[in-house]
Amino acid sequence: MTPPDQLTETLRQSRQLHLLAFWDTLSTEGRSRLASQLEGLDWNQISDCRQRAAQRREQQEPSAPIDLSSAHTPPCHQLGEATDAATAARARGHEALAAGTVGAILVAGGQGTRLGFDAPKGTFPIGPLSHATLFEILLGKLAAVRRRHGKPVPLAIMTSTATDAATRAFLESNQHCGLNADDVFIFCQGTLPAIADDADCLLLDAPDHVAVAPDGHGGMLGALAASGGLAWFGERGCQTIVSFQVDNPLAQPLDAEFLGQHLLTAADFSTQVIPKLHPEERVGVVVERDGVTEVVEYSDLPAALASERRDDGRLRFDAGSIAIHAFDRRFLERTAAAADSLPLHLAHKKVPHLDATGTVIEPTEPNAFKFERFIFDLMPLANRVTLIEVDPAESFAPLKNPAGSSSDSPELVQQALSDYARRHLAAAGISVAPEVTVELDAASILDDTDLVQLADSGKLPGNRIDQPLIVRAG
Ligand code: UD2
Repeated sequence: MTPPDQLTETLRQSRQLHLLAFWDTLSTEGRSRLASQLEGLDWNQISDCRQRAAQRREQQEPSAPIDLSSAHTPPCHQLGEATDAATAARARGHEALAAGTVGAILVAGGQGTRLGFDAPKGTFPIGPLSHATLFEILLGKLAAVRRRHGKPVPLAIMTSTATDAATRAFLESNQHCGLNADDVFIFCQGTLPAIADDADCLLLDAPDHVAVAPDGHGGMLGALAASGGLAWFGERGCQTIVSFQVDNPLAQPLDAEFLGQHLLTAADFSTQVIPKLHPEERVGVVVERDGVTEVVEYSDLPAALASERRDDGRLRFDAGSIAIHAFDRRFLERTAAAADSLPLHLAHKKVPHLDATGTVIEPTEPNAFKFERFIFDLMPLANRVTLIEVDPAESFAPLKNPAGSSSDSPELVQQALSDYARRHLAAAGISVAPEVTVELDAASILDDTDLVQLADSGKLPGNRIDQPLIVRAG
């Protein structure tokens, strides 16, 4: 059997015929696997990737850093202030939750390479006492909202080819972590092929398989629309859709004031930011440049600009993005068609591949470019962007690195979760003995209202906790 004519022609035109180098050695199954992968590739997108790779190869990009000379940090609403505006925003957010018009997208397609964890990151046990997984904690928060407001928050979970099957199996066997199966929509993001750094070539990582990688969380919108997820949100009556990342168990994407500010300012796109204190913090920054609001990723911000400070001592660009966004659903519908034209970001990586003899090469140095799109690149398309500054101690404890690391490690995340619990228990009049670890059960404790009820119930003798305790309401 020869390769399909049309496929051979496509490969010839794009000068990628080497991808059929092992065709004659393949079984029937292998041939059909390779042909269907190649036929499924989007050659228009690949052409954009090849062009970007060529520019990088020719050293055009490093010499042209982003021009931020006219840029500044846009104004932010501060979350949690005792003002009438904040009270009004909270009321509006509660109203939306009670009306069931809020949906959520959990971005969970990353491979957790930095964490050194083979399974989907969402299945990592992180509860300081319960060892609840990231999925249980994050989905538990949605269950708590349903319990409080009587309406579910429909949730779409984005997986990737690397995490899809294991994520589905985990959610099935854990009863969707307390959510109704009907309220959960799982969709898989796409991939983009890696391109060699020294030649205009896609790579094979097996005789019958092209090396590909997830297309970044910016693949979310295209994949959501193509899978029917965007229409699903519409059918469910969701007007506002929040998105958040699987690696942050302190994420508060359904905070009522955040939702209310988003709605009251009639924003297309709202985002939570934290004050970036140190230039080396690995968060993108929100900037306004010539009237357009956008996120500049930390890896794209030149070191000199990252460390520039204003007269008041704050960093010039200090609106650190923690990747918790709220979108107007109509904005996502309007921009879905443009999802494939969001900018491509390049990463120079080690990509295992076959050499001409079919031997697997495991590179010790980066040898290829991988391509990703970022969801925050939708921001410049928004008519109105609202920034809400949150306290990192309340909203941001990302798990990125393995045990023992000096930042974003499991130990530090668990400490942040316990500190969060201790602070909120104290606010409700419940004290915790020094050095004692406490944890709030995400599914039963939504906010301080639940803790005040617990304090009033007399279930905790003297409203004092002396032993490690998972605090549950009800
Ligand atoms: C991300 C943000 C950074 C900051 C930081 C906060 C980007 C590009 N950068 O940096 O500005 O907000 O988070 O923690 O977003 N993911 C997918 N599919 C992919 C790639 C990633 O679902 O193809 C998910 C991944 O599962 C994770 C999230 O996106 O939940 C962030 O990915 P990351 O850990 O690679 O991003 P990071 O820490 O460099």
